[in-house]
Amino acid sequence: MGKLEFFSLLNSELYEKYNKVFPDNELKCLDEQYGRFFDILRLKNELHVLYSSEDFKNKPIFEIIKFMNLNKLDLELKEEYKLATLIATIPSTTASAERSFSALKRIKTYCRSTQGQDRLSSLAILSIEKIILDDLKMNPEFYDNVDDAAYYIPNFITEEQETYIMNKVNSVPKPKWCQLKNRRLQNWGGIPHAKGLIPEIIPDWLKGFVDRVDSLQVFPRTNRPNHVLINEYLPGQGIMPHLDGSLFFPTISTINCGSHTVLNFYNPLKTDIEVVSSEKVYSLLLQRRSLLILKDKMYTEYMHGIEEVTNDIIDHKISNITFCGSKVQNGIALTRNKRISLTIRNVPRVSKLNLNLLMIKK
Ligand SMILES: O=C(O)CCC(=O)C(=O)O
Repeated sequence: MGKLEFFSLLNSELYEKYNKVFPDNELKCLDEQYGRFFDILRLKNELHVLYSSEDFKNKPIFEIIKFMNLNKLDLELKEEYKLATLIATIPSTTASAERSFSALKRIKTYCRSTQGQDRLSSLAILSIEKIILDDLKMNPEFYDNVDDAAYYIPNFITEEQETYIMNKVNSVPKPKWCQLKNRRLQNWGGIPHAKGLIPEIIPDWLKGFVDRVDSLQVFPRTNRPNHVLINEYLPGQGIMPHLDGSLFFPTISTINCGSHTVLNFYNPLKTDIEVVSSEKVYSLLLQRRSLLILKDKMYTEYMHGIEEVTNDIIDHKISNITFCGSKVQNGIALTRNKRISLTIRNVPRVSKLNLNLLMIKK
């Protein structure tokens, strides 16, 4: 039996046959090669479901993965999902492996020899999957989806800048802090209000970071960032699922300092009048020194929140795990420390009054 015989377990042309006679030999082959990664008995049950289901009929493997993701079956049929991703990512011919290496030769050249692993992997995927990318570019929905996106940039600031921010935040006079039940915060740039933000000058130590985010041009030139909310969370503190509301332009950028956290996204379940409950749909791991940007529907439709825990267990719901470095793997626990977040936003409605001028006049 060939080592890759188990590929045929997800060959849609054989499902009808397998529904009558289960492919025990192919499953055995998988068990021999990759048994330690699978719960084989559970996989067998899940495959029975697949072979008898109309939903999977004639679906090639990448369609199966897409279908499972869309219908949140990756949890229900988790062994099968694992198998599908395994088969989809093994280079099954030497040609596909060779293609990857020849792409690598073009991307990691003598002139670009210092680029990090994350950037290299992302560029390699874009280059190897160029045909898919070109197809996507022809589809206007590609751009729409990107617009509703979350962008995660690891190591946006350096360790020195992180220490600088934390020292500055800690040294502001006590009255600048607003103590809430489970965290404390500082407002910079003024207090957002339905009648309009009374603007206040953002101090230079903070303005530099606002300008850096602004230079990414994720905010339109008519709605440049003019407000920073600083939150401080001790281990075990968090924030309830919420929407940020209409006082702000629907783009959030957050610089994370001192500790990682896990930001969860929830689908609000609404009646005509109110939100009655919510369902967690996915999560992002925000590492120290990273920048997160949320736009449009990610701002207006999904609630976000942080659980009040001291440890975060990394699991398949962390959508940005591939951008978090090789140490961050499924199943590990990360211990939280004190976290300072800088939420940099735009308040569109600005009053003509100026808080700094009022204070000088007094
Ligand atoms: O600290 C964070 O990253 C989230 C803050 C937040 O959601 C808020 O202040 O509304």
